[in-house]
Amino acid sequence: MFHGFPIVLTADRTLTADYRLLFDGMLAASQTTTAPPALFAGLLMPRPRGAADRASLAPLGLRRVEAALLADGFTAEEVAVVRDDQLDYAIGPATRVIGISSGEPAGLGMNSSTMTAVAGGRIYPQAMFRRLMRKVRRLRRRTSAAVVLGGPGAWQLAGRPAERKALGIDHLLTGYAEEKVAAAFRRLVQKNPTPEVIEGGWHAAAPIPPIRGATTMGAVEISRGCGLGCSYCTIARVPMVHLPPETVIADVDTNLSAGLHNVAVLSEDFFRYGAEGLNARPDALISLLQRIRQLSRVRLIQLDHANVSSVAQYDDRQLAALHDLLVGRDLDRRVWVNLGVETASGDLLRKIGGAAKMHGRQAGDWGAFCAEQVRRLCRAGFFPMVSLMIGLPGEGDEHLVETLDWVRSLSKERIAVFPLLFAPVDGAAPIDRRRLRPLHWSLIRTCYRLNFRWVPWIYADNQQAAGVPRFRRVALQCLGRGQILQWKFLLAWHAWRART
Ligand code: B12
Ligand code: SF4
Repeated sequence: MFHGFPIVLTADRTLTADYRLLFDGMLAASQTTTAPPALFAGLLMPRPRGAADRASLAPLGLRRVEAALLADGFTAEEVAVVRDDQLDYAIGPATRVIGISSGEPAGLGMNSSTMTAVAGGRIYPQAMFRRLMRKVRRLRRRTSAAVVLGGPGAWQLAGRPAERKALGIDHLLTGYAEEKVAAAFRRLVQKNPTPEVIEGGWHAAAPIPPIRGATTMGAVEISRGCGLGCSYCTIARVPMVHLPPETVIADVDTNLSAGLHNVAVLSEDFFRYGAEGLNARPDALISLLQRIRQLSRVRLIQLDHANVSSVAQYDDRQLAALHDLLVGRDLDRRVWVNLGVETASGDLLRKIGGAAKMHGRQAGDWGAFCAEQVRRLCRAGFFPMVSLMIGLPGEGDEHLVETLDWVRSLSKERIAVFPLLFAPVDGAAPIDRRRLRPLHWSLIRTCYRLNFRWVPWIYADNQQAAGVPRFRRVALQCLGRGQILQWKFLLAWHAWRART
């Protein structure tokens, strides 16, 4: 009889689904429980096929933890990465450590609080995480295993021991894990005393171990950290390190061997790959993408975040070359990229601690500079998804008007703009929805007019480029249309409430 794996690594369904695209993951993680998971989970978070006892796909973070444990001497028989629906089998009397990854255990992320402010309910990542923890609490009665929470959202519970206890979490490892996870897990396996909260880390000079199994959405890191120091960001002080092309290619290869075709190259600033300090090196990025593109079976290469000031260091020809490498044969396809503009007011950005983003530009030029980079990206075949923050400390009507005018000036471009409710990184609550003024709602509605028009379009474009079957594309477009109607109504209602 099987007695369980000694070390079980898992995550909730928002992180382990069979997403074809990064967009799918973002869509699922942005839902609130007002879209009942019982109805929507199957469509938004399909279960992957594959072996019954181990996850065929897992979040990149968990794969790195697995790789770090294996590199330290644990064996593949001892360490199992599993989905929530495989836990009944995986956890048994032999289990010593249950490691769980979450990016949103307390629902404090800016996107989450914005979604719940508009749509109500609880954000899926938090709701699914709680559901997972209920299951873990039930199953751990079979064993004396320690439960360890890690992942990019672990910090949210660092100052909340009572909440941790209620959730059944014994230990927390915050931040990157490579440096400390193996030693901590070994102590727990041997039942030696281990601190409740462990501050993680990794030596920037130490190599990051290549993954040993496939990742959800074909995610691979190309750079880690950022280090620009924005006061409102969780990785502001983690210096940016670029992974060597060999590690990136090895990780992409692992995913391709598992049957994936689409790749997501992750970085906080795509255009800074290979940079020395803040000076971009277009040759390094282009050469990396050429190497990935040469691998057979690669279809769409997706990216996520980029810094406006790094975009500015590429000329138009280089931007177009990158676009072509990302899309491959389908040259008409657009590639979305998330650009953190935050506010069109350089003065306000400086005041809230985001001056580093401006790379020494005059605060008064920030809005015009960002608009120019957005237009250049559009011309090169990208689809900028701009993020803004509202409810910032020190924000006045004049700042909101400046940003509103900025969005309006871009209304002819194919872009999306996402205003997020500012949330401080010390875990304090974000601005309350009831404190949003009519001008805030006016800005939100102006942005969403663009989003309602272009987001379904870029999603369909991405899905076609990624080879998503037609029935799935149609089903998701129908769902999207329904949510647009719901959001139009909700936004109008909130705006009316703020005026009265
Ligand atoms: C790809 C991505 C996604 C994907 C997949 C997420 C994932 N965790 O794999 C999708 C689209 C689903 C997603 C969703 C969300 N995301 Co996201 N996402 C990213 C992104 C761009 C890359 C994640 C990644 O793979 N990093 C590389 C890996 C190696 O790092 P890592 O995941 O942090 O893992 C390391 C450590 O955390 C730790 N670790 C991880 N798991 C475990 C488990 C154990 C037991 C231990 C001990 C350690 C450990 O070890 C790993 C190696 O060092 C990051 C930004 C970034 N550059 O990291 C944002 C980021 C993680 N996302 C963020 C947010 C806010 C969200 C959402 C809340 C947004 C939303 N509501 O829509 C959801 C939350 C989903 C969830 N259930 O957790 C924030 C998290 C910050 C926070 N919460 O405070 C980040 C940091 C972006 C940012 N700068 O704000 N995201
Ligand atoms: S540029 Fe972006 S990722 Fe870097 S510190 Fe600022 S907000 Fe964080």
